[in-house]
This record gives sequence, structure tokens and C-alpha cells, in this order.
Amino acid sequence: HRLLLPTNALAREHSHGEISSSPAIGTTNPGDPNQYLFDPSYGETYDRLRADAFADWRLTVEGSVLRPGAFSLGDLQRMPARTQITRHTCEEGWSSIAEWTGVPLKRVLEAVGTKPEARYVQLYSYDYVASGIDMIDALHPQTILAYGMNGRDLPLAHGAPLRLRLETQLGYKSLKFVRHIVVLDAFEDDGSIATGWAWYAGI
Ligand SMILES: Nc1nc2c(c(=O)[nH]1)N[C@H]1C(S)=C(S)[C@@H](COP(=O)(O)O)O[C@H]1N2
Ligand SMILES: [Mo]
Repeated sequence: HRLLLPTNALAREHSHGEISSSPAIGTTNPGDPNQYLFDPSYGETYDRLRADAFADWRLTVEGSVLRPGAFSLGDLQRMPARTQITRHTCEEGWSSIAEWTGVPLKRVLEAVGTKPEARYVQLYSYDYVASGIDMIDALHPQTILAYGMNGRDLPLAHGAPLRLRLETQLGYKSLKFVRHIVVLDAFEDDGSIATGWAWYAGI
């Protein structure tokens, strides 16, 4: 992919009329202990934060950065936003089109100041999943941390209050319920390889 495509090749964007219904799959509530990806370390915290409409929720960003930070939803919503209507393609074979609004990950990385040696970005959620991407995809203009879907707040089942939209890769890399971001200088498996998935799922 890196050899064949320009690094900032855009995923196709669609019109409002093409928006389809989006199934919610994988974890649909990280606070539910019966979900198979339930993480006992963060499930209860998620429940508590959600009960208060995520007022105390913070996205923490650390690692190979000059100014580690903690961002409220309001902080992220005050940053320059991007809205895009894109197709989500799940590795299971279905796809759906939705409108996503959020802050480009690039803006958040600029706010914390990534060090020159930084090469990967690893995102962690409130369930037992993470998603790692390289700097090319992290800085891609359509890679956003979305807090809105189809003109509304991001629904619980689709990753409230914040999810990654990674339009250059298959659905499982678009982490829902994003909690924490670590900027890395060296490659680290995000769990994909250990569990038999491809780390890079470019489309
Ligand atoms: N935290 C978290 N993110 C996740 C998942 C999950 O189970 N937990 N499932 C992934 C998969 S396989 C897909 S296809 C999409 C589904 O997104 P949707 O539920 O909004 O349709 O979320 C991805 N992100
Ligand atoms: Mo998926």
C-alpha cells in the first residue's frame, strides 16, 4: 500500500442521500460485564462516566510527546472539526455509510507535540481492545476522533463519547470508546497479531 498509493490518498466521501443504517457490532456497551470484550479494569469507570453524560470523561495522551495532556469532550469539540460521509467496511463482509464529525487526530497530536522520533500511535478503549497505527495513517486528513454521527452525539453502541474513524483501514481498527492514547517510537503489537488478526488492514 505504501509503495502503490500516495500516502494521503483520500477514501471516497459520499452524499447525504447515501447514508445507510449502521449495525453496531463488537462491544456495544463497555460497562456491561456480559460483553465478551469486557475489561474489569475500566468497565465500571465507563458506567460511572456515562451516567454523568461524560462530564468527567477525559482523553489522556502521553508517550513520546512534549506536553502530555488530558482533554475533555468540550476541549476536543473546540478544536477545528471535520465532517465526512464515509463507508465503514467490516472484515466480516458488511459495510455501511455514515456521517462522522470529530477532530482530526493530527490536531490532537499537534496539541501534545509529538517528538521527532515518534512513529506509531496506539489507542486504548474502555473494553479489552486497542488499535495501533503508524504516523502516516495518524496524520491522514480523514483520520478523526469522532464525537458525532449522522448529526447527533455519537451513540453508545457506536463508541460514545469518542471513537476513531480510520477510513484507510478495515472496520476493526476504528476503535470505539477511546480512553487513552500513547505515542510510540517503536512498533508494539496492539493485540491484533497476538490474537491472529492483521495489524495493518489497509483497504
Ligand atoms: N472498543 C471497540 N472498538 C471496536 C470494536 C469493539 O468491539 N470494541 N469492534 C470493531 C469492529 S470489528 C467494527 S466492524 C467496528 C464496528 O463499529 P460500529 O459498531 O459502530 O458499527 O468497530 C470496531 N471497533
Ligand atoms: Mo468488524
